[in-house]
Amino acid sequence: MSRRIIIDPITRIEGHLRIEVEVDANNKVTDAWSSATLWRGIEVILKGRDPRDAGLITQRICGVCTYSHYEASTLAVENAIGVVPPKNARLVRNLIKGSQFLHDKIVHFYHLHGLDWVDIVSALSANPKKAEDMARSFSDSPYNCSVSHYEEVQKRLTTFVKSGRLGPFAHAYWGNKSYKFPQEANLIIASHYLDALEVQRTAAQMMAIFGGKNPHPQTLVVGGVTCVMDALDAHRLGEYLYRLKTVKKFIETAYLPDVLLAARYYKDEGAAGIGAGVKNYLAYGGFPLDDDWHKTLLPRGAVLGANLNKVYDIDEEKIKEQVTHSWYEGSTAHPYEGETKPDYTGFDAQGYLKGDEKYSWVKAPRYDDIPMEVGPLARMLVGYAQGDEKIKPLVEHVLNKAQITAQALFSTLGRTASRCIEAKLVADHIEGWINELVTNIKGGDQRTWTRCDIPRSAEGRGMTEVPRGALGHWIRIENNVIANYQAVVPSTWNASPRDDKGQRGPYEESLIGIKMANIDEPLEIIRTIHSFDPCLACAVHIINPRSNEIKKFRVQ
Ligand code: NFE
Ligand code: MG
Repeated sequence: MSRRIIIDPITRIEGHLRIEVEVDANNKVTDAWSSATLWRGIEVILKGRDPRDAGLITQRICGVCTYSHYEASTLAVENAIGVVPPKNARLVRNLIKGSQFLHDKIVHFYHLHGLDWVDIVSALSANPKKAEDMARSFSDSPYNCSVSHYEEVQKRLTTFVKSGRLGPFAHAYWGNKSYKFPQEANLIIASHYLDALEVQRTAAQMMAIFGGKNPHPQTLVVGGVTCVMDALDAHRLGEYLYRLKTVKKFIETAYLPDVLLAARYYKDEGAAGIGAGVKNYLAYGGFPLDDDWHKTLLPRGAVLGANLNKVYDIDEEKIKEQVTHSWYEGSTAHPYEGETKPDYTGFDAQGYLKGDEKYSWVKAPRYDDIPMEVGPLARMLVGYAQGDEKIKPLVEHVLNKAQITAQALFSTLGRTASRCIEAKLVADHIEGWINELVTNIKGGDQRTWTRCDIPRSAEGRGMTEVPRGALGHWIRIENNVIANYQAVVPSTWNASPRDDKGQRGPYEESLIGIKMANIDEPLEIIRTIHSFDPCLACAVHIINPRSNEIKKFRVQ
């Protein structure tokens, strides 16, 4: 007999996500539906506005990846005008985005995803000496590692538990059989969970140095950046560099070893491909490395059907959004022609999603009619398959250390490990961008902006990579103002519902075949969904022009 399970809302994400699954008599998932249940957004209110304002408005799509939309929007307008910003602007943008990547990944692994892997209650009874030995076997100089520190962490956690006010640790599935770490590993990662609260602040400060503030930085303009004085100020560069060192050390001596621990104890799940999903991967490329902006640190290309022997070039015409199963009117369209007209049809009589009809506020982007996963796993796989000289050795290094094969990357574990590999990749390159900036300025080039005027009519797109994956903004300008604007966001790709052909989206497909240890504790489902780092605020970014209130929720 099959049974329907609803998880709504999924917590420790941004935005509102509902997952429904059908499980068989063996607690195995046989079908799944992903639904964004709250409607919000931006695309509609951009119409009629000055294209130069689009960046500041679109970054309000999200409170997490604010810079992502700011950048994509600025790139879209620059593409429409045909302007390429100067070298200093390219480097400063890489520095702002680099800090965003580091911040985002640390927060995700520890604070949003960590408790899907780590049993905090088990950490309380770990032996601190054994934990120290274990940490030293995974890193030459493990972060904040000593018996006395681990004892202190246990004391803090115990006080917390005894107080009964568990905060972020409340309502969890402690003791569930799907937690695989020994007590000592739980203690190590729990201690880094607390350390990461401090380190993420340092990473956030990095963004503010060139962004002006964080979240919602202020220093990008169409044609370049405005933070001229900061780029010329050795003190500001030093402030940034100092923080980078702290964050990089944490990535190398806490985050990476902790992911290796996960690979050790959750190895079987990786090998079995648990949580793999659609196995098609898409990346647009990000972090431009040359002054033509063509060569990028994060790769561009597509891998299809988990075949690492071939990487496809991207044909942008093949990117289309479908709405058969989304609460919108209209038909399949390329983003230049895309519309956002709501058509809410609600739930069925039993209160379930109407899985055969419309059931989500997220549209269904498809590439050549194929559902694609985007994000760190997609980027690392495309880079690995391309034989990228920066990415391939790093992926191989981690695979060797973890004693897993490249095939194990097609899994929830692989998705989580890829995010860490990418954090290391970006952290390794930031200092080079600072040096390039200093050398360029010392050489006499102080330009940070290229003059440009808004044409009467034009169209352009900004395609880049942001923490959760490939991000594209498409703009059409008529009479010097925005005539149409469409954002196709990473979480739109990953959280998408079924399409015209009934093909499931990446979240949905990743859940098929997952077996739960305890039907009343959907830990395995949450772990896999969290591995994508969902942001439904980004994924559903349209707005009702008459009223923002669609539904009221009372959370008990
Ligand atoms: Ni709201 Fe975002 C990122 C974008 S999500 S977090 O990263 O764009 O899909
Ligand atoms: Mg959109």
